[in-house]
Amino acid sequence: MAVTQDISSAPRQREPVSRRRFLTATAGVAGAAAAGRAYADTLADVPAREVGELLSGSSARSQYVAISRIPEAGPGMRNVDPTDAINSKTPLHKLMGSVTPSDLHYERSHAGIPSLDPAKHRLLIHGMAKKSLVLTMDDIKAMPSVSRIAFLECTGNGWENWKSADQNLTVQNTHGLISTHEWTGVPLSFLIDLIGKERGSTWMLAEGGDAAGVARSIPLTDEVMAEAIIAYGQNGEPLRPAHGFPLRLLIPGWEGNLSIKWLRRLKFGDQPFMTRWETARYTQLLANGKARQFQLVQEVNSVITAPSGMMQIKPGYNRITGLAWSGYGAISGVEISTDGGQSWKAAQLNHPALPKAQARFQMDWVWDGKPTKIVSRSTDDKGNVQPDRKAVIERMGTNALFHYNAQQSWSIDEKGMVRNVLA
Ligand SMILES: Nc1nc2c(c(=O)[nH]1)N[C@H]1C(S)=C(S)[C@@H](COP(=O)(O)O)O[C@H]1N2
Ligand SMILES: [Mo]
Repeated sequence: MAVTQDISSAPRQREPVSRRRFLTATAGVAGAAAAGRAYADTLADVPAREVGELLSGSSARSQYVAISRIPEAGPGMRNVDPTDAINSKTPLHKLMGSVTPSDLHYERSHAGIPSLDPAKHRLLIHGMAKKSLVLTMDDIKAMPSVSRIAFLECTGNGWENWKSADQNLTVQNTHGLISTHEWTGVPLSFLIDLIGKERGSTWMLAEGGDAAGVARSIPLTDEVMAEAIIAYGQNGEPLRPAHGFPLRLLIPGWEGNLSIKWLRRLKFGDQPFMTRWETARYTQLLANGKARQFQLVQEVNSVITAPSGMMQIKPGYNRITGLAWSGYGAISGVEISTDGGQSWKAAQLNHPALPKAQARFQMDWVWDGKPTKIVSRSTDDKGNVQPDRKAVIERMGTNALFHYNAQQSWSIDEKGMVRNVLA
């Protein structure tokens, strides 16, 4: 039983995992074995070795592991006919570490998943530039590539809790529209140099090849110029069809909808193109009745994934763990409150906490069996602190739908049932 003193490799973040506390708090096998008490001298009770399955072309999950996404039709619309689903959420409470397996990556598709033949796919690049180009996938794959780990988050993540909290929601329901992957592709800046973009061009239109024709205008900030990727790889393999095969845009840290899937066109201009996706769709109705456009960065956020909604815990030792992320940079710290926000303690952050990627945090906790609420609050390296719900509502009102990054509270009743609550 290996209980490490400090799971992180970076010594600067030493919020120790207390070995003594773990051992004294856990009654049972781990405690007894580690304390040297004779518990079992043999493996007699363990099933005997058996002849294994044949080797195969790809490996599946264990039959003992039940883990899947859940398709939903929108805020408050669960358990619907699959034909009505608009997104499919990641099971955050069943994931480990900070990277999402590709098949569990959340999905948000406005008009289904087109089946695109890479041999026929083309990327047109044109507009305010010295020349236009039509590239094949072979052209693109022959270019210098980069790989980086980054989260992708639907700007609707959290929308379940804007107005009220359904106490039967799991963290998959409330926060399952985010995933983290290693992405591989060509830097946008490389393509921009190829076509000789005019200096006066400050915006780029990106258009998808799906039936919905999702298209968005992206301001060519220094950050976008340095970080945007025209991606064809995800977690070491070609993108899967649901996530944009054969080509998608990736703008790390910004609204997921800007990361256009099935990418077929980039157009350069000197102003936003005002597609319906930035007039009718991705706007925020503010309290004063005006709508805000182009709220692009995914704000600093975090959520406790265990214990979380619909789990049941027992009094005594419990490990709190969760994920934190910020579209502005790297997570620099996460605090946890186990008394509904009255007092806070620094959680341990697993390193490295990469910029614009999810970071795993954890903390020891001994639950005294009394009803309480647990909450997490993250801070990024740009100094942004995750707001509480009151601050979010004060700033945005309750008409908005996107960018809900309020601290998530889970209430725990005397039976140990964990429930989704507003604060
Ligand atoms: N062409 C196209 N691009 C798209 C979409 C789409 O429906 N069509 N959905 C967008 C939205 S709203 C999000 S959140 C992300 C989701 O990417 P994923 O399904 O790979 O998670 O892709 C974006 N890019
Ligand atoms: Mo989205």
